[in-house]
Amino acid sequence: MRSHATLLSLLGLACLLGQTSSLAAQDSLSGSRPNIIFIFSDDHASHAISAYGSRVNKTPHIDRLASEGLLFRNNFCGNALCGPSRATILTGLHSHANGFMRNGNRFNGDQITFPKVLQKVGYQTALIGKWHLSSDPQGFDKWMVFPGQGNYYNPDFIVPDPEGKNGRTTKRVRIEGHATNLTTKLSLEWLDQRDEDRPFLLMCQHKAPHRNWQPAPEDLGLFNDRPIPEPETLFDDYKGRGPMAKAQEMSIANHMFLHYDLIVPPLDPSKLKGTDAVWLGQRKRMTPAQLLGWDKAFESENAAFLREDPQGKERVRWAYQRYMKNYLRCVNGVDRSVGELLAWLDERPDVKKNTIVIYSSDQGFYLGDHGWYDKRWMYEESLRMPLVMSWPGHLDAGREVKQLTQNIDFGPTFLDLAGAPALAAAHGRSLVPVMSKKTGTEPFRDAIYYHYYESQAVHMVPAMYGVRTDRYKLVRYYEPQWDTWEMFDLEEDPNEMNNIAENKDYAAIRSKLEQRLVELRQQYNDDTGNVGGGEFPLTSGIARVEREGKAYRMWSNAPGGYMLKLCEPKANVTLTTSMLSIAGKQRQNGFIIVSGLQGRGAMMRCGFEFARKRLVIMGPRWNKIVASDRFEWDGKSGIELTVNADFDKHEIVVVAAGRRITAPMPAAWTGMRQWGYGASNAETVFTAIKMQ
Ligand code: SGN
Ligand code: CA
Repeated sequence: MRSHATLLSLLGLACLLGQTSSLAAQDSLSGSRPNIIFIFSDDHASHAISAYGSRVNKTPHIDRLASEGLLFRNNFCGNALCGPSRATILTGLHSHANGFMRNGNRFNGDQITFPKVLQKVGYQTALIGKWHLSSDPQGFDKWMVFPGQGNYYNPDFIVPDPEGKNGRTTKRVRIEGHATNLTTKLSLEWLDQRDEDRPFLLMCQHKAPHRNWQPAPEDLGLFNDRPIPEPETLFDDYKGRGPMAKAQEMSIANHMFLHYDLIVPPLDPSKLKGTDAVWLGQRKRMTPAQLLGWDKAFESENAAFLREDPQGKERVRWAYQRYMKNYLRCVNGVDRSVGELLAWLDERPDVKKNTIVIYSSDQGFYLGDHGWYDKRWMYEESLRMPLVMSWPGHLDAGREVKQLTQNIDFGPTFLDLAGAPALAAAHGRSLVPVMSKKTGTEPFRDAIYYHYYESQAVHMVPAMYGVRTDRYKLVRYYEPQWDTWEMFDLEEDPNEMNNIAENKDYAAIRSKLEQRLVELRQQYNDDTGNVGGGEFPLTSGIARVEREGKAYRMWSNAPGGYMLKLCEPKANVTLTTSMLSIAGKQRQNGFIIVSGLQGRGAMMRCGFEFARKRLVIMGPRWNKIVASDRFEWDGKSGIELTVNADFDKHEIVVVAAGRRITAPMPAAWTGMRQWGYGASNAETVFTAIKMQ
């Protein structure tokens, strides 16, 4: 065992981390240095776990964890999306503070994370499976992760490759099998070869049950004998809420791909396009035997569907069954993984008595609730994260934890258990007090904070922040095009069907919640989400805008963030701005955007990428570069940018630093209808655009 010597050598680290958890001395759980097996899945909603009262499936192994340990009834994420939840777990910080606000960001792996600290205090650390944070994992003795979302069948893993050629430090290996089974198997293999004299952290992170729900061969036959009960809100008409819920693109009725999501075989595969064609690529990964088993499992059901061709509500019901059965089959594989890891411990009582096992998932999911799949919203189904943990002898068996807990608490908890220095800046707190047999029922926190950023992206869920207490929830959709509040009384209206934000009877409660929301934003130092002011009524992917005299400082957290105005049609305009360079922000970029309003997302983005010293025109497809030119830039001075958009000639001309590039505009654009600023994952200062 490592001891004080190691801890002393951590002096440098300790300065960064602050003092050891103040709870360390108070509870025998603190500093007990257990092994930690963290089993984590992707998109597994608590209402698909029988211990949480699922109406749709059984999860005997997760249930066993709950009956031998603690089930957290009110555990929530702070941003219901994969990458953000993972970054929060690692750092104990809400998204704005760890910098990973939306999928597509790149995690700054140099920041302090709980695995790094555990490693420093003598833990062996391993990460197997889904990662989805773009940068390479740090703080793990062993890691094997899926690239991006990963594949279900015969997935590739990225692994370190110290001898890589051409400066490469990683390589990909493809392993035959199903992602869930492989993640379990590789985890068990690592456990078997670990150093038995040191405590360990294993993060066993499944891809399942993420879209597009491809169960393992052994789970394909499940649920064939019975329909899955429908949720009460499958045919929600969104009447009781603001306009946002109606505008989403995540409904079972309208936004599922027949082949990709519902895996109905195409009549002519060569005609498949876009997302549906991805399914063909996934099939190509399968071995002939896997493919045969797969097709056989769905054969008769597919034939019946094609024959009967259900329409309207019947079609939605059919899609719900198909989606849910595959989702729940994937869940079954994850539950089996929990069982296999528990069985490994059962066979090793000496290890088991020093091991805490935790099950969780990155956010919740809509299981047809409100007519949806996917997550993102602050409504209960996606806000809730399952959290179940057991450590026989140390934690109560079968106790429900009712306090409001959050993913910001995970890292602080693990470090507290390990007796390691706490993450000084963490927003979360160790859960040890609520886990403890002695203090378990004491108050923990009165409200949780939420902030979702990935607006106008896949599924079209607007940015929002909000607060949830044990009974109420207040949400602000802050982008100027929505600028709406929702409030729910979860006791009276558990399905969140009636927005009471404007209901006078609740005015006093609302004002208290608003106050609490302001306080939480201050407490966590979240100044993102201030994009209003009304000057640019359409924003997307913008985290913050500030007026600096006549200039705008804009923080974009998306590849393609923008703030736009509508205008009367103009046939020929010249727009000029200066983009000021910001010291230390070499990755800065900035664009003038013009659009003739031909459907969502069609815009021309004209501007400058400082890092590449490159002038570009992109569009009308949002990230398609149609013209570019390089030029010298001293790395300091601002760049003056002039864009001429001629809607008669359907041509756009961009001039900067003596360079000139041109590109065509869509023929359907007869005049400029929208204009404004854009940037991609950058902080940029622009002078006010002059228009002629
Ligand atoms: C993919 C999915 C989306 C999902 C996001 C985020 N489409 O884009 O449905 O919302 O991931 O999921 S898919 O066609 O690739 O399956 S997350 O869990 O990674 O945040
Ligand atoms: Ca997820």
